[in-house]
Amino acid sequence: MYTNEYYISRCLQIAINGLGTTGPNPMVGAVVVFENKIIGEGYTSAYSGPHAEVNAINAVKDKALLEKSTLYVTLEPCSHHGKTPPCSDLILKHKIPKVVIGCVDDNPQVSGRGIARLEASGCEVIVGVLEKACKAHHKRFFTFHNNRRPYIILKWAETKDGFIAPRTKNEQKPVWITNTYSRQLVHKWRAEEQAILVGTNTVIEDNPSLTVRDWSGENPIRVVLDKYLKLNQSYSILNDEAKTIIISKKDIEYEKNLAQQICGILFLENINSIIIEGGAKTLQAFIDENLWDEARIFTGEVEFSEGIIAPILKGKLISEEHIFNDTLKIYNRD
Ligand code: AOF
Ligand code: ZN
Repeated sequence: MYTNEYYISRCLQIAINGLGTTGPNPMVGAVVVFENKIIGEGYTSAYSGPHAEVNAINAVKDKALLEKSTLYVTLEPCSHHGKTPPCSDLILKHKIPKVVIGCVDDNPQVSGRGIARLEASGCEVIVGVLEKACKAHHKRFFTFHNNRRPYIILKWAETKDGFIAPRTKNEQKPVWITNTYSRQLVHKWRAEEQAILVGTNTVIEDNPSLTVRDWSGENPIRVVLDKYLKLNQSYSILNDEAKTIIISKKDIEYEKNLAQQICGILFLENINSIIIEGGAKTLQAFIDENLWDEARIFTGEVEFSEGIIAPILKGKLISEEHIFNDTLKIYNRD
């Protein structure tokens, strides 16, 4: 006999397949179980596509079994008509008698209504199985709805002696601190988040395109802080490979609560997660205003002796790994 926890674990395991494609939707996982056997499973399709429950139910070959099955799902089934019809209605239509849920959906359009709808029709509902793990899995979605801002990942690379960039640069080519493997990993990360943000100086110095060239996947929305609207079409960031949002002094007051005001704009753009890639001043603004969730910091082998000092951050070290000669440390905000 398998436990509820066992099947919710399986839901979490398949849910991760939606990473990078579902945003701003959460990446949910669902499995249908009949007599201790998984007879269907599914995860949230790319944004505006079917939800996890729909895919799991569709995967069940013998639909007659649904009347005697349990549906397991990481997040409360929805109750509203969004891009897709309500999952709770589909569950009731197929007369699934029992639903086991990881955590409640904090989207104000749902927040308990999916559960209430199921219960009102006589479906047995169990809520809160592996709740902590499910909430952690849906961190982007929960941060967005509860804090009214995206889940914020800070990323930078610093030299062995603590510099994020050289003081001055003569050539129009980037100075690499990390190796190609680390850089490839960053492209993977970009494909996992909905947006990426940098300051104007980073654009002017490095002329990055901020796309996922080295990894398959969607390019994130590019957000640039361009206070004085200095950028023009000659910069790669304004090419048509991805959407770009420019934030200038017409949009926000640059002098105070910069990060907070940016978060306000990102919330209105429905951006549930963002990776902030520099420069030092931009990163420090988010750190100083305590508006970050995770920091991914590379330390390379090179030394600059002088240059722009890397941001200072206090957080809880979650992991440390070596990518050949680079070190990658991941921190969470305490
Ligand atoms: C579910 N299962 O797999 C997901 C859910 O516009 P829609 O119709 O796609 O609805 C989006 C909302 O539905 C989203 O904000 C969240 O509350 C919920 N996501 N719900 O039952 C799923 N991804
Ligand atoms: Zn749904």
